[in-house]
Amino acid sequence: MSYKACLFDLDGVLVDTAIYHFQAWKILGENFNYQLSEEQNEQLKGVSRVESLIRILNWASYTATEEQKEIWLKEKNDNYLQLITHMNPSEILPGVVDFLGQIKADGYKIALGSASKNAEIILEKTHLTPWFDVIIDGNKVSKSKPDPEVFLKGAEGLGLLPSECIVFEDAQAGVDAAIAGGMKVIGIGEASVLGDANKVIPNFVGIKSADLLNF
Ligand code: B16
Ligand code: MG
Repeated sequence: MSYKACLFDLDGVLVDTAIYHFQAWKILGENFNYQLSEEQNEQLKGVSRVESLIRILNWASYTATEEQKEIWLKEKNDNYLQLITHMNPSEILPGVVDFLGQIKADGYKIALGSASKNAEIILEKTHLTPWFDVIIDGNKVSKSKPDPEVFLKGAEGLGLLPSECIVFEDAQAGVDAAIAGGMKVIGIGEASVLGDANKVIPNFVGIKSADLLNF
């Protein structure tokens, strides 16, 4: 199968913002005396902000009013924005820019498919914006991963069929979303976490545009 486009998740694929999300949620957890573990944070990757809060409150067995949840969602995002203030191109993950350059030169279209409502800020800070033909983020979808909406909108924006797109994802929810959308998916990370992906690679180091023909 030859593909016409690559759809990239943002957090954990192009940049490592997972660490900032983790810190921001840990700070928020102090409000209800809850300490989030790294294993739990893994389960929040690719999950929307509101769904993440619901999961954390469940783990903490804490019942919050809707008003309180709204306050905490804002507080978490304020914490997060504070933590990413100094993000810059040095935080792009290894091999990413080289791979983007190769696929662009070979004529592949490039789209973003991120659950984050802060995606455009992060792309600007890291100077990644110009690479993208289409950007679909958490502001443009109504259903979060594992629903395929974010990737289907990406394919649609590019004028392509799902079968012509290949997705790069670091989270189980995102792998499931790509599969549900009828797309091939390459996991970025560990096979023990991303076993349902068509192939798992640790990162983009040494990955060539020509490798897309073998995925
Ligand atoms: P925000 P991705 C996801 O981005 C993150 O993995 C997830 O941890 C986060 O909760 C979600 O974005 C929402 O982010 O609070 O910035 O809207 O991996 O889909 O690029
Ligand atoms: Mg991600």
